[in-house]
Order: sequence, then structure tokens, then C-alpha cells
Amino acid sequence: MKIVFATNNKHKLEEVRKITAQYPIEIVSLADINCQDDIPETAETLEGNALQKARYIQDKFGLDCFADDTGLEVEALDNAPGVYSARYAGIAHDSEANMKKLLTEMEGKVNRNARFRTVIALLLNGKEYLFDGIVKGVITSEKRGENGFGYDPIFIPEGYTQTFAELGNDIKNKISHRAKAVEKLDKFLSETITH
Ligand code: ITT
Repeated sequence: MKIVFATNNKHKLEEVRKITAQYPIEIVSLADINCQDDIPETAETLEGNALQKARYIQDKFGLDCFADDTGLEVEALDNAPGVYSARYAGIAHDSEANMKKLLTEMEGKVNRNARFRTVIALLLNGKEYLFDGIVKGVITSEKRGENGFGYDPIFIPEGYTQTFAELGNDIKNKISHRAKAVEKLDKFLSETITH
């Protein structure tokens, strides 16, 4: 089974391809369908943005697809940056600036609890489905590690002492927010294929 992943983030594409490797599902990228569009994400929730991205591709290309919207929710900051994670420091997709702003906001904060939350919206045969995944953890006081992307250098998942960027992709892809959401998607698609 082939399905389009509506993302412009190559790190997400790589992670999802690795997580789905054991399933009979082939992930098709936006590049594969010749889509270079900057897909709008203007909703106020992760669910809304994930649906908006998936609907954009289905409306324009008529293909079954799914999209992922992810946010980092920090307890001491009233769950910010949340749905605004990509543009927390003002300019979209500047991870260095986003991490710098978050570390500044967290200076002196004792409660470092945070969680990554991923919502996947799947559009299949005219129906819409949502799957989510959460990983709890804490925010560090400085960046650590070179792997991963986005906020990975400042997030330590629960049960570990290293950041996602130090742990590397093999561990991240087993325990992450995205891994949990993609496992639900994989299971659903595998069952749909065999029935
Ligand atoms: P698409 O919308 O094209 O899928 P994006 O990079 O805009 O890609 P999101 O809106 O879902 O993706 O991401 C929001 C922000 O959260 C963005 O700054 C990412 O770098 C960051 N992010 C997403 N997933 C992450 C992860 O697994 N680890 C660390 N940061 C992540």
C-alpha cells in the first residue's frame, strides 16, 4: 500500500519511513508527487493543523494521505509553545532561535516538565481519522547532542538522562511521540489492508 506523507520536514519523513519499515506500507513524499507548496497551517490546535495539511494534499492531488502536527508543551509556560512550536521565536522553522527563546523563558524555573505531542490526521477513502502520541520529559538548561532536529537537544525523555539529540534516532524512534502516533497509524492501515 502506498500513501502520501504531507510534510516538508525531511527529518519527519526519515523517522516515519524507519518506524514503518516493518509494515507493508510505502510512504510517498511530497517530492515524489512533485509538490513544492508551502502548505498552510493556520489552525489553533495540533488536530486542526494536521487535518488542514492532509486536506490540502487530498484536495489538490486527490490522493489518500496523512499529515503530522507536533508541539512541545511546557508545564511552567502554560503549555507553550504548543501549536506555535515552529514559529516560537518569530521566524518559522528556526530551531536555534526557538530553543534559545525557550531556554531563556525557562531560566530560574524549577518545574522543567514538558511533553511532545504528535497528532496524525489520515484521509483514507473519503474518511478522516486522528491518531496521537505523547512522550513526557524535562527541559534541560542547555543544548546537548547533535542528532535529531527541532527541540531534540533540549528535551530529555522520561526514564533517560540524555536528550533526544544525544540518544540518537534508533532510541528516539522507539519511544517518541511520533513513534507512538505512527504505530497507531501503522496498525490501523495494516488491518485495513488485510480486511
Ligand atoms: P511539516 O508541517 O511540514 O510537517 P514542520 O517542521 O512545520 O513540518 P511541525 O509544525 O509539526 O512540523 O513542528 C512544529 C515544531 O516542532 C517545529 O519547530 C519542529 O522543529 C518541532 N518538532 C516537531 N517534531 C519534533 C521532534 O520529533 N523533535 C523535536 N522537535 C520537533
